[in-house]
Amino acid sequence: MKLLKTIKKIFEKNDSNSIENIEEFMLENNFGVEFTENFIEKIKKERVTSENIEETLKENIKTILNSADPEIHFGNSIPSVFLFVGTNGTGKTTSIAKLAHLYKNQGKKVMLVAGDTFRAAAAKQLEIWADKLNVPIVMQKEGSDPGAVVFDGLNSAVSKNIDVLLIDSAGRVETKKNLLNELKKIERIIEKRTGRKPDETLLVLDAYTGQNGIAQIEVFSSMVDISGIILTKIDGSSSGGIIIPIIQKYGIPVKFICTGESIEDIEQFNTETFIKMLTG
Ligand SMILES: Nc1nc2c(ncn2[C@@H]2O[C@H](COP(=O)(O)OP(=O)(O)O)[C@@H](O)[C@H]2O)c(=O)[nH]1
Ligand SMILES: [Mg+2]
Repeated sequence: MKLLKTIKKIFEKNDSNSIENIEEFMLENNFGVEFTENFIEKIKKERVTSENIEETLKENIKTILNSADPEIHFGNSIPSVFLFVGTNGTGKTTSIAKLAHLYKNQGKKVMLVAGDTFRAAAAKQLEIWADKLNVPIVMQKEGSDPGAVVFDGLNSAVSKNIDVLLIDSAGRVETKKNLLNELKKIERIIEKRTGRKPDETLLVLDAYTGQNGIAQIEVFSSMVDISGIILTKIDGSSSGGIIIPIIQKYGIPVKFICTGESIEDIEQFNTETFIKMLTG
């Protein structure tokens, strides 16, 4: 990503447009208005030099990142239930497969629930992953009630002593009202069966979408209590700058980042590692 190096380079040019160019670059890379304006003020007022600009920026970013707790919450009784929400195409199903792989390798018993019953292809895709990873999956036919699938999944998980139950959900934000009712019902069923809300409700966001990701936080927060974010596709050309306004504005921790399409491309969020990624 090399974002911080680029900012330093722009600063070193030291022409009449440098500060404006830094501002533009930071906004383009989704650092968010609040963070960008504060930093620009700092450059103008304090003795920021080409020697310390990168360090100053890093420190400012660290303060924001450290203000949210990225710890993953497992339940105090099994199964721990993780509900995945997010717009179609952001990487929900893939992230579930990645986490199933990760937790299975840690010796946990994992089960998947195909809660996106709207499209047959969605359940099929999850089923393919379940087969590949050799983990059980609970699914029903296309068009069935997602609440019923989740109910089945919970019962099956309890009877099989599953440690972690990963629940996929539909992402058709176009029919917001239906999705809202669906997610609320899923939450209710989980609470009834386990005595608690989902241990994690993870919103999956695609880093490529930039500011649209922020809009998705607004939409999904109005439906469910988001406990954390999985930021996908921060490989290739996309920058991870979007993490800053997510944490600064919404106080929602980023819990995992995904850096590619293969099963191992997921890691738990860590401030130091992330700063290194931004530095390049
Ligand atoms: N490059 C890249 N592609 C990803 C990542 N995560 C998911 N994808 C791809 O994004 C597409 C949509 O993913 P999918 O899991 O089906 O999204 P869903 O509709 O939210 O369930 C697929 O082609 C995935 O392989 C990632 O971290 N990096
Ligand atoms: Mg999916």
